[in-house]
Amino acid sequence: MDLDALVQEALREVAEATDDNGLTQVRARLLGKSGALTAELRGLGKLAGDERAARGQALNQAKQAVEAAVSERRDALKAGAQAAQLAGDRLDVTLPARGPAPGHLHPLTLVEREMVEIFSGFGFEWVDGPEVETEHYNFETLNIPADHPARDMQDTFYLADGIVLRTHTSPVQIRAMETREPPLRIITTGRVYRHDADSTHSPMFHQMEAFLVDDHTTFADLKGILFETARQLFGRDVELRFRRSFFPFTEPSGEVDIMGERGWMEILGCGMIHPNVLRAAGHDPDRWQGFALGAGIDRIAMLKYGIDSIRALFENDQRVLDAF
Ligand code: 2NM
Repeated sequence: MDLDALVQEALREVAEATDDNGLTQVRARLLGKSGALTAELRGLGKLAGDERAARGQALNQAKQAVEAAVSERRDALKAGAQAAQLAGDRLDVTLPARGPAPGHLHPLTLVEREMVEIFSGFGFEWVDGPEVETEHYNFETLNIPADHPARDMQDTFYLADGIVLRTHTSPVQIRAMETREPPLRIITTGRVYRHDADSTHSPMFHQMEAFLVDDHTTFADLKGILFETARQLFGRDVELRFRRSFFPFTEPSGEVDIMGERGWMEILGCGMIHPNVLRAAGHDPDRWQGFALGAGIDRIAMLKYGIDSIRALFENDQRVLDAF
């Protein structure tokens, strides 16, 4: 057989191989168990001494040439594949790092803090008080008589005889009014509870209330504070409407509406503190007058952030909260 031609053919195939598989096939055809060179090497034993030495040397050189070519080509293919992968996987290390996803305050906390901030600008001090109240502080001191519908089991959660979950934050105001001497400027915020549940009512919601007691306090003082509060909350251009209303603890009473996407929306209630309330707190209504106002924090948060269901505020769905 023509050894040179066999080797030349094998080297050409090695050079043309594009992957490991191709190389293995070329090698097997020559050097495998039934390869052409393997067969020649096996046949050496049948040759006579001189001829065997010369043929053996030639066969070994051929074998080494093919092995070396295969190994070299294999290394080259491997290096090529690695280079291609590196080129494809190239990282731009100059890109800015992905920052941490910082947390943020709940919309109710944002509105609560904003309210407290606005009123601290008017000189009001924030106070806190119990959520479990006596009927005395929740109703009697606020001029809400025993036969008033607000006392009905339908509206109020009774925990025991004479003990309720507060239905408004006003009892906190009364506790502050009782223990301090005017002039007073107090704001409170917190959870309140009413037997009520639909898309705009939750059995637990949040209120803010503020009151001022001083001498020579008038309805004009109240209006100034109300309108300034609404403008700070919703912007200087907000359209406001003042409406007559009724509460047992204020006289006269009013409500403030703002023009929203769906027309006029009530944002707060207010009035001049009823003489009976001042008297029950130990202050002479002939000497001291005051105004008070209250607003639903949930309602304002819904208005400000365009939330349709009050439940979205309490479900703590991260996807919803992240929208604020
Ligand atoms: C409102 C509306 C009107 C109010 C009254 C008092 C208190 F305790 F000083 F008498 N605090 N808050 C009040 C008055 C609350 O909420 C709609």
